[in-house]
Parts: sequence; structure tokens; C-alpha cells
Amino acid sequence: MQPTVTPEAIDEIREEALGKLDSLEDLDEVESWRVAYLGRKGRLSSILRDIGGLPQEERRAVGAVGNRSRSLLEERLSQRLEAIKSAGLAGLADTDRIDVTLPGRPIAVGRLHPTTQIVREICSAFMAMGFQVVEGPEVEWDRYNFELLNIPRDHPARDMWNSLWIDHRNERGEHNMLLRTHTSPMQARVMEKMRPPVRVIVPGKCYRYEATDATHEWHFYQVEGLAVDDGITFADLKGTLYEFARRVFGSDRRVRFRCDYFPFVEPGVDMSIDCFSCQGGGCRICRDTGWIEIMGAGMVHPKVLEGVGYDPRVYTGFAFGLGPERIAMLKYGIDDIRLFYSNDLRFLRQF
Ligand code: FA5
Repeated sequence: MQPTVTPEAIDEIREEALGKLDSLEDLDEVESWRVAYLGRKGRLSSILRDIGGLPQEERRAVGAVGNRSRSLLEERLSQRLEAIKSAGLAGLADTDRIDVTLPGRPIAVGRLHPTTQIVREICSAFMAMGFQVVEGPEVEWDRYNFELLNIPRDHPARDMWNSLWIDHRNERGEHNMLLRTHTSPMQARVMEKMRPPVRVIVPGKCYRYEATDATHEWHFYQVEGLAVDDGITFADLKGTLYEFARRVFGSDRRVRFRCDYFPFVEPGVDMSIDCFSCQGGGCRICRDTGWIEIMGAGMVHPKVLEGVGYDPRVYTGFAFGLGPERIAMLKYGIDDIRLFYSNDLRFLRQF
């Protein structure tokens, strides 16, 4: 059969297609239009396929009309697509538009709380000397908080720790559970589980029922230390704590030990460093003494060793307990311990 493809037939299809194009309103309609005219089975494509069947002398002229028509439709198609897309954007409300060139909103980056920072710094100083970090419960039995630390029920030293008792009683009706008043109960807990050599450091929260002021909180951190082995002497205690002070406060610090009393050590001491503000000359920070007390310490009392099944004739050891907030106060010149717990960003952002 003679193909029906003529320049007029091509013109007719092209004009029909162009006539519809301007009324297309969305991308779906444009796609249907493309399929209908330019798709593989579309009207223009189909008729152009027939050109191959024309006599040689007609093929070239009709082919030229066909190619021009296809190019024109393709060009108009992309113009229409652009027009529809930009009209769509123009129709969007300002709030729906995204300006991808705007700089991003800064994301607030958190930081470690100053207490966490100083606790980590203290722990690293001791870890470098071979101590291992362990943690313990904040709700503690009377037995660990007091009894195994050589502080029996009727011992006057119990008055030193104003306890927050939990409503829990033993068979005699006595309170026997409390929020730990210091980290020292971990001494007995660690020794019950480990055999010497013991070298641990215990950071953690403590609670005392006392009025707050610039240097006292009712909840605060302590870092406990314990080293037990055969042959440990007071010289080991002094050397270790001196090295600690050097690492945290700098190599120029001098250290002073004075007698102090804690029922679970014998002898007991408190340790001070010379005031870094006045270099020992006397100022407001050291209350004109030239020294700043930083911790309690001593040789572990034989009764404490016996209580956990260690033979005090074989083993000796030293223990210490310090308050990291007070250390941070000294180190950074903070004048009120309550700032650590007041969640004031103006304070926290300084660290
Ligand atoms: C004790 O609690 C002993 N357990 C320390 C110890 C351990 C001695 C091992 C010997 C051997 P003290 O009550 O002094 O000791 O507290 C130790 C440190 O905790 C103080 O130097 C202080 O830095 C900190 N501290 C005590 N009470 C408060 C408080 N209310 N607020 C903030 N820090 C406190």
C-alpha cells in the first residue's frame, strides 16, 4: 500500500500539536502530550516512520519537513516545561521556598560539665600512676558507710556525717540504709571482691544533710583512693599524693601533711598545697594561712583490713578522699560551690 505521508500531513500533525501545547497546565499533561506526538508510537513518530517507503525522489524533501517538525516540537516542549516549572515556583508561598544558598543554622554544641571535667582530670592523674577507676552505689548500707569503716553505731564519729537515711530498717528497727555520705564505703566493697595488690580510684556522688553555703553543698562529688599491698608505707601515700598535686596544680606546688582524725585510718592526715594565688604568702583564698586543704587521707586502719578478711600483719595500705568541686574552685578561682548545681549557662559556658 502507498504510504500516506505527505508534507501537508506532517504540517497538519505539527500544527495540531503546537495548538494544544500552550493550553497544557501541568507536568502530567505535558508528558501525555509528548507521548501522543513524539513518543515511539506517537502520531508524528509513526508518520515519519513511513518516509522510508516513499519513492526515492520524494523521500529527501518529505524527510526534511519531518525532521524540522520534530525539532520544532521538541524545542517547544522544553520551553513549555520550563514555563510550567517556574509558574509552579512562583505560585508557592514564601514560606514554602527553600533558599539553598542560605548559610546553615549553627547547631548548639554541648560541653562537659566542669565537675565532670575535673573528675576526669583527677582520675587521669591517678590512672597514670596505675590506679583503676571503679564506681559504687549512691544508696548504701550502714554496714559499708559506717560499720566496716570502724564507725560502729554508738561511735561519736558518726556525728561527723549528717546522714540522709532511707526509710528501711533492720530487724531491731534501726535505720540501716542511707544516701552515702562519702565514697569511703567503696574501700570495703572493693577489698571484699579483690585480693591485693589493690589500687583503685572511686569517683562518685555523696549526700549530706547539711546547710549549703559557698563551700558546702548537700550533694557533691568525692574521689576516693585506695592502695593496699604488702609493704605499703606512709612514704607511698606522700609520694602518690604529692605527684597528684604536681599533675593537677603544676610542678611548683609544695605539699603539707597535718594530723587529722578519721576512724578508718591510722595515722590520719589532711593534705594541703601552698596557695597558688599568693604562692604561700597569705591572701583571701587561703585565708591568710598560705595553705589550702585539699583532702583527707591516711594509712588504712587495721580494723578495716580485718573487717574484709585481709591480714593486717601482712597487708598495709593508704586511702584518701577529696572533693573535686573544691579542687575546681581552687584551680579556677570559683568562689561559690553552688554554681556547680545552679545550671546557669553563663557559668557553665566558661569551661
Ligand atoms: C571524708 O569524707 C573522708 N571519707 C575522706 C577520707 C577518705 C579520709 C579516705 C581518709 C581516708 P571529709 O568529710 O573531710 O572526709 O570530706 C572529704 C572532702 O569532701 C572534703 O575535703 C571536701 O572537699 C569534700 N566535701 C565534704 N563535704 C562537702 C560538702 N558539704 N560540699 C562539698 N564538698 C564537700
